[in-house]
Amino acid sequence: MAREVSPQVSERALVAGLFGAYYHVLRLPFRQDSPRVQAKTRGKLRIDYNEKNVGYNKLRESLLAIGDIVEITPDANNADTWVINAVEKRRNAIHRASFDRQQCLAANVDGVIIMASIRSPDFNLGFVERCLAEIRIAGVDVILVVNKFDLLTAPDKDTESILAYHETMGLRVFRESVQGGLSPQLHACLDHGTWLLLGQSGTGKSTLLNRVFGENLQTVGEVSLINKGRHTTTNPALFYSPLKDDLVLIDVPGLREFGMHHRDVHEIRGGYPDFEAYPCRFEDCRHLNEPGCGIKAALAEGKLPEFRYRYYVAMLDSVQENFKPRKGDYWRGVRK
Ligand SMILES: Nc1nc2c(ncn2[C@@H]2O[C@H](COP(=O)(O)OP(=O)(O)O)[C@@H](O)[C@H]2O)c(=O)[nH]1
Ligand SMILES: [Mg+2]
Ligand SMILES: [Zn+2]
Repeated sequence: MAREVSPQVSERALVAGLFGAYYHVLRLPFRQDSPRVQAKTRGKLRIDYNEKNVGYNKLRESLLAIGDIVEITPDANNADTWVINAVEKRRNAIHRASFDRQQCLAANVDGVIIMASIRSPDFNLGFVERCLAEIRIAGVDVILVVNKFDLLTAPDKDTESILAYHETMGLRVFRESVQGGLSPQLHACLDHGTWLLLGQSGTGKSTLLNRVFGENLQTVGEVSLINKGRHTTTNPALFYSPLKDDLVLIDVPGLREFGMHHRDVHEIRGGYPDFEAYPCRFEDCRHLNEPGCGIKAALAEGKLPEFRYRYYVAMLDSVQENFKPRKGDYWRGVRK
């Protein structure tokens, strides 16, 4: 008769920080005073989230991301360390590309906060447009915070018309001066959930974190800037506070570029839900030189703002070198 084997103790945990070969994980169910433990992968990881990879030059990417839910067991050889055996399927994931790499900035989030500033630094429309496209491709809820309105001496009509367009399309936009405190509307919006904070340096992300969490700010993660020639890696960090029970914010310190060349043309088109109101003769129309293009017509009639199209084309340009047509694409063989 077989000897009874005692089942190995395994627990679920949340990946909260990346430290080289190690991860910091918080055991679930997540409590704001949960101790963080050190964990590492060993052997072959059972991965459940495998995304489709249909022959594109998929850019290299690290295995786990902040927000991943993993299964851990104690390390028999090391009392301080746990072993990560498996990863649960991701509900969603936000990626960006930087040079020849793609990075998952966070997985399993409830929403993304795009943080921009109206001045100092000036409103960076390209950055916002690329973030918006990625977030919509990923199917995640999003808000846009435009900070530092206190620095504005006169209305900024150009930026306002851009914000107004996005608001008409359903985006929630918050005009803020977070240094002096959050507006009641933004405060109410950031009441609970796990949010990824995306914005360039200097827009006020750390200030927002401090205003939201106060003195009880807890951090897991570190800024690790590895400068190997042109490569700069910046790791996201997770923030929470014992006083704010259901709220987690994930910051990406030092985020400078938000490349979209990990995506392909099909996906980029999915990042433009507002284009769907203007059908084209060809269902697969890229809106470049194709005949009967509804987007070109909408632009000519002033129904679509020029800036939406300008950044769309720039995004397509950035993916062209990675893009290999799929079997059956009608433009297969068409020269660039
Ligand atoms: N005038 C103004 N300055 C702000 C505001 N929020 C942040 N700042 C300043 O902008 C600079 C960058 O802020 P920080 O929170 O570090 O930005 P981060 O790089 O996105 O984390 C700091 O000097 C802040 O004091 C604001 O609402 N108004
Ligand atoms: Mg910061
Ligand atoms: Zn078209």
